Amino acid sequence: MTMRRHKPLFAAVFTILITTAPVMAAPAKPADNAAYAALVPQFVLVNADRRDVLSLSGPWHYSVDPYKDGMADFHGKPYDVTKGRGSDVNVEQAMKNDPDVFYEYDLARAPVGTVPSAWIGYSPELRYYNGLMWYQKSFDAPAKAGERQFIRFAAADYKTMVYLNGHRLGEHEGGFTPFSFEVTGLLRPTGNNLVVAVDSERTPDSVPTQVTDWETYGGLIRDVTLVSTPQTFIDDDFIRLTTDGQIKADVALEGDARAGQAVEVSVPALKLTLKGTTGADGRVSLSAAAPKGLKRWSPDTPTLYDVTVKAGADVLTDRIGFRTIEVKGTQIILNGQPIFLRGICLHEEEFGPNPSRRITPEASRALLSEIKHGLNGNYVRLSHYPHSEVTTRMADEMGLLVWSEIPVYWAVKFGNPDTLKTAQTMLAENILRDRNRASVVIWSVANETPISDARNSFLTALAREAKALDGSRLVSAALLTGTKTIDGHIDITIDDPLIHELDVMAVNTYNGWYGNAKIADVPATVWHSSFNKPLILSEFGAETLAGVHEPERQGRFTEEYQAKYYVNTLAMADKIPFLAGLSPWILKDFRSPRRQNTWQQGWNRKGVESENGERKQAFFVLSDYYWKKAGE
Ligand code: GCB
Repeated sequence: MTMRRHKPLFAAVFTILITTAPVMAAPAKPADNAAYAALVPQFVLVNADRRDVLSLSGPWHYSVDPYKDGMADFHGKPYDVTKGRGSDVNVEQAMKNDPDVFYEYDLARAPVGTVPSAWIGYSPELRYYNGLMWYQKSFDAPAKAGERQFIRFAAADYKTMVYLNGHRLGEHEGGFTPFSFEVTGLLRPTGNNLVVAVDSERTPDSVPTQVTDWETYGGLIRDVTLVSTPQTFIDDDFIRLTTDGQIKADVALEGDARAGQAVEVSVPALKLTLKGTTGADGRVSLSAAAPKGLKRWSPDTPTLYDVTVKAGADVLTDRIGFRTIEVKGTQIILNGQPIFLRGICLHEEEFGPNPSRRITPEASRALLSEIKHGLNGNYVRLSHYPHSEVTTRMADEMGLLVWSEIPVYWAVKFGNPDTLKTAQTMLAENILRDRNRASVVIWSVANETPISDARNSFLTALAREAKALDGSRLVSAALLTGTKTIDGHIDITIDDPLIHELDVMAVNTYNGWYGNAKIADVPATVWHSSFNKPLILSEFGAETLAGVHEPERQGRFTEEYQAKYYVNTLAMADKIPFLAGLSPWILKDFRSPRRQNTWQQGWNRKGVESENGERKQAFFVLSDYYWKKAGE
């Protein structure tokens, strides 16, 4: 982001007044947090999806610009904002007024598509368009005296430049996390001209790079809103139950009156009120012993409490679950009890033959219901990038534990400090958006990255950042391991040096699909670990096209092969003493341009359901397995 400033992450310590529990000392400020300050967005606008906003979603004009003409002239000289497509010109009027004037674009009269949605859904010609797209929307914004206003993008994939009424607001890199620009004083009561350039093209230095195993869904893929706040407002809060039985709340205010402000955090159903006063930095940390009557959030009892945060003229309300998550030896511990994670991976793609990454509450519920109720699951790996806040809120409500990941996927430029900065910023934006979601229990910093010194230090920096921003959750990464054959059995040793930095080991394993190992040999696999930590099999899977059957031969791409693969891999899983969870690859078939054989036709077919939600045989194998596991 271009608009960033130094911002310490945690509050100073202040006096706490509580109505139902004894006064407790607030936590000390972690010494190394200043190191992460530059990564935190200028405005967090926590809980913005629940503020009273003006929605800017709906119809927008869109206009392709494959040669990026709108950015620079024909000799490559960048336009200043008065000339490029971000300028505030009424093209039709200007050309009528002066016959000598002409423009090579007219955004306000370009075709119309619906936001949020990837542009892939707008027209058949855009199916494989990967490049720069200009968006334009006119809107009215009646003045709100004394308020501040922000345009918030819940996500735009991949790089975004924003212009309002001819002012360049800034830019943002990264396709899956929210960002905002302050527009106080720039709005007109009627006829605002919002122009957004979204470039879906990635470079070798991007996160992720150009090559992934999923569709690049370019565009304004999540909501756009105009958020209004009082002059001084609650920008950030972090409210949680800690393992020592405290409810803690860190609150950060933005605005001229942020110092010395009274702050109140209350949970009426628990008769709990935390009170304090912000310090010179606008921050306060509050805590109190959790009331006896607290019902802890869990997948079986996903209790959410209404929580209100008040500071000056600002009031935020949220729905928050309270639970603890830890690791003890090789076990994952939820609310003090060991839990086995019965999960599956999920891409952000709605059911249907032509998905365009439109994650409405209904679309999200349909996907998560298949995991929770269809598969008897309690856990979902949201791979390979931060999914919509609609999904993490839905997981809170429905009771599914969540693994959240940033797209440090395969071979990013581990040696490039700018690439690291991009990844670190994404991680910060993801954590600050979701650290009040009880469902989220694991921050993952990478997937299947090749071990090297550069990679180890890159991922170490990310793992430490996750801990510094949120010490209440577990940190992991999906890793690869080598496979040997010893005395006729498959032998796997987990020894990735990154694991020293992780709470949970996670391994993607595809024996029986990729590699030379035979599917029949998978159950006898012997796993060794050099670490006393829990393991999640973060991926395993095999492809089949729903409806393809070969009961006798059971060849690849048949439902029988995939079902047999699941039976054998689950038999292997049963023998891993330090196993704490599973997230096979994947709930449903998803678009992947690299998959082009007869059965695939542009889809990765490792779903246990088709793209339309038809359950394959393997679905029932997994569902039965989880049913038994749930009863253990
Ligand atoms: C993996 C990747 C995942 C792929 C999957 C596959 O290991 O993490 O993104 O889609 O394998 O199908 O090969």
